[in-house]
Amino acid sequence: VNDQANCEPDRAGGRTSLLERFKRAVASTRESLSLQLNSIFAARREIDPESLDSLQEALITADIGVRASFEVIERVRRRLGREPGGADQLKQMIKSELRAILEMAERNRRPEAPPPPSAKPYIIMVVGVNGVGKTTTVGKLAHLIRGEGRQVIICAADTFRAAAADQLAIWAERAQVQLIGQRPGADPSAVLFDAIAAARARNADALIVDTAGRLHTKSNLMRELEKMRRVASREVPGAPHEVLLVIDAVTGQNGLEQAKHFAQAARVTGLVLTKLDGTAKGGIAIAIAKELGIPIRYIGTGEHIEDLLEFSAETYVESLFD
Ligand SMILES: Nc1nc2c(ncn2[C@@H]2O[C@H](COP(=O)(O)OP(=O)(O)O)[C@@H](O)[C@H]2O)c(=O)[nH]1
Ligand SMILES: [Mg+2]
Repeated sequence: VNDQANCEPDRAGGRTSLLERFKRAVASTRESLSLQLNSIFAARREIDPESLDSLQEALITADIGVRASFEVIERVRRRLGREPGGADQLKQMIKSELRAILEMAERNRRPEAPPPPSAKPYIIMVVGVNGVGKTTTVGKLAHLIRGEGRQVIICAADTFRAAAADQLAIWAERAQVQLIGQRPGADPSAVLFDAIAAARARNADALIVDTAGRLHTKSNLMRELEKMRRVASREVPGAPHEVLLVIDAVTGQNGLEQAKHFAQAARVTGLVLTKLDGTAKGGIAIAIAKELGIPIRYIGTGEHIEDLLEFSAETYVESLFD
């Protein structure tokens, strides 16, 4: 995705930069962090061990996570011993340590070799528990990829809930892409098989698959996802090329625990962090990177079709502290 695609027209007729869009998404997190940082530094001129402890608390309040916050503060403590400085240096150090955590997860990303022509369509499965924003993300992602000039088809493989396909049909219309579905209760793998055939017939570049978040039992759900994987890989070499796990930022540390189980069972290659706009605990991306070690690929920043941004560690960290 190029930078242009990540910008949106603003009211003045210009384009809002990616940083501005990230900043808007984490506005309440940034405000709360900066209030806390200001009060820590207003109280003292020099950075002492006590101010570092308060700082760690501030990071935990933003949902950066206990482990990640501890690690960041310990590294900063050591660095300050070697290169003492004021509040500004400290802020820079924190930023670089936070980036380092995100970049560590980024290293687990699959190399993005251009798929051979035989690997068409590029298949993206979107998974996660109920209500996290899977269907919404499928619609936004279809719009994003289509905006790059590629042809997209979406697949309604959440056949468990009758309303799921209707909801996806609305998104297909908004994104102006074709939807392949079947009657409620159909075998999701059969729907996927149909969708792959349709994508082939139309020479589509990408196929995005919406899946169920809940079945009668969790082992049923995992077995079903596994079956879909098999169908995809049998039909298209290397597929599914991406399995995106959607995590709701508002659920914070609880959602993270859930995601851990999911990530292991569903062989997830990347994460989508939704509803960042709805929380003052927007530091959760750091906790997720630390705990799961899986790269964050996109963030959801609202309910509109444009509200999906490709994740950038640098821009994200900048937007938290700017
Ligand atoms: N504010 C906000 N709401 C979102 C975002 N993504 C999804 N939602 C909302 O979350 C709710 C559940 O979304 P849905 O896509 O149906 O979740 P699913 O059950 O995982 O498919 C809907 O009301 C969406 O509008 C986001 O990034 N920001
Ligand atoms: Mg859904």
